[in-house]
Amino acid sequence: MSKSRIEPHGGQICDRMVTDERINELKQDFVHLQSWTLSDRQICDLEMIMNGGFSPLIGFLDQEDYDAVCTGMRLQNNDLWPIPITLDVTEDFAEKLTVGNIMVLRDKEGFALASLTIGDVWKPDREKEAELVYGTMDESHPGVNYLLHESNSVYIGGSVEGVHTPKHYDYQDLRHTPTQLREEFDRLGWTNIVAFQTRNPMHRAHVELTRLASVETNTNVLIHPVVGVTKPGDVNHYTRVRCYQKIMKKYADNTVALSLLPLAMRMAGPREALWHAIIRKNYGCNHFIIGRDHASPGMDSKGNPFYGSYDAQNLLRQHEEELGIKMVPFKLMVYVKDTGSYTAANEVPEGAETLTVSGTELRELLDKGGDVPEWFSYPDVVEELRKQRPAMSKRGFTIFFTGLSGSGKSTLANGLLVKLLEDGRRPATLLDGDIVRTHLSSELGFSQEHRSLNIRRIGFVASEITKNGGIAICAPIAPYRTDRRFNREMITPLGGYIEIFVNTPLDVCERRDVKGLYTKARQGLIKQFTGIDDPYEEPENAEIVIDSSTEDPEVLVEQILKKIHTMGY
Ligand code: PPS
Repeated sequence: MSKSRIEPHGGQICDRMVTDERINELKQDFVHLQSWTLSDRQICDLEMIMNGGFSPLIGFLDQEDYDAVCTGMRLQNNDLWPIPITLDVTEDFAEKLTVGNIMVLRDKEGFALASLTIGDVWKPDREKEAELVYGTMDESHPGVNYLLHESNSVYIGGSVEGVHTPKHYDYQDLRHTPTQLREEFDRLGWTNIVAFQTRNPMHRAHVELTRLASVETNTNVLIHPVVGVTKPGDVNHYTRVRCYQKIMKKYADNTVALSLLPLAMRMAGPREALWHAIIRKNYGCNHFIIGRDHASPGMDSKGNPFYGSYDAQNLLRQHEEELGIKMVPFKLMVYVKDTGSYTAANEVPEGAETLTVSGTELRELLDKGGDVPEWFSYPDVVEELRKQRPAMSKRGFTIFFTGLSGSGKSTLANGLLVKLLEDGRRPATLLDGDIVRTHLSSELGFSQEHRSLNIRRIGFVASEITKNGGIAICAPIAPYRTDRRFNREMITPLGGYIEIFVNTPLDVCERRDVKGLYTKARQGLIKQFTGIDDPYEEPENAEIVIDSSTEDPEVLVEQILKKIHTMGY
């Protein structure tokens, strides 16, 4: 390995893959050991631990390192490390564990990926973690939402021994471990490398800014997109990688490389920026481009940004000397109409007309099937984006009714189904609450856990229908916000998602009492009945809100159809 190359964080790459001999030894024990099935995020974290991308970590943090990282962004040995890498498990599972024992980490197919020597088992204060790491408890932050609603309540710390890297069947020749990428840089004869982090498709402005960064710092460019877990709603990585492959052809030969990073992002803004820089250092890059709002999750629930636009740059600047990686502040590039070229926004001649297209404007153009200007992007990149985001008139979508029992969901859903079938442009399927409970969820009751499972199953089926260009109409009670949000985030990138809150007052639903269930619930014959002795969390961001006590169903169905039409579907 080249001596002049930047050292990994902590001094060496902590590759955790073990020898074949050790693998055979471990595998003999695996059948008797406790096994944990990893979530998508945990698989990404494990891969980054095993391949050395998270050097100097050798496993999941124990409690003392976790506390030190949360409060001071450092491990106990004083190495900078801003994001807690933890293995969260359920309480039931944790009860079966003994510190000092080995457990197995498996993927969803049951394939053993690694062993973990249990060093610590503890119950973290996840609200405090949210406050310390993300600087907020606002649940519209995807990292906070994950922490408070998706993660499990017990953490396990311990060192990892890698048995198999997670299997990727896609883009294998674009995936590298830090060691492989360093070797590739040696082969290319590159010493100074500037990394560009992205979770979005790239357009002309990105090419211009990376070219500029490379010229200004006398470096070669590594396009290093995240293909693990990104922000919910992002363009899927298959589409993005096809775009990046097209983009690579826009650079001069032997100036740029592309490698895919299996990272699970947290959208933690400044802390995340520092983390990204450390990871790039491990991959052999000595420069890192940071723009405004790096790894920012957008606006909070009150419409204010979670982090200041330059917080990420400022935090990295404070630590770049210690890390030895140079920050290249990303300049906002704008297109100057008169010169027909891109320029950094702060260098535009006075009075010159400039043009930009925001992410939202681009999505709107694609939604309408409109032309994307060539000064903004390349036709072959736009073609890829159109495949993934066809005009709305051609896209599948989900209509998700939610509301109390007796609120009128089924009546409206049936009415809508008939109208959409009459129209005939797309196949349409109704996933009504009662029907789903007969077929898909027949074994489930009405505890929060079972309702959640039920709603997410409906979401899964709806996502498949939507992805394949159909219309899924769902009509369960869906009383919990987190499940509705889960479905929205799963389905939105695949097509459209329209939530309809049937806000019929409880007393009207109770008076209707079509199935006699309210009477039984009041008499205590049915327990956990929504609205009586079980919660219904009202939607806050439904696309449509209706009250079936004020109008005839026919009129309401017409209103819904009109709204769907004006939304562009
Ligand atoms: S949930 O919460 O979304 O999983 O519920 P869902 O699958 O829509 O099922 C609701 C229907 O089941 C009947 N039912 C109950 N509802 C609420 N709470 C309790 N405890 C309960 N027990 C039975 C009820 O008929 C619901 O149908 P709708 O069509 O909503 O009236």
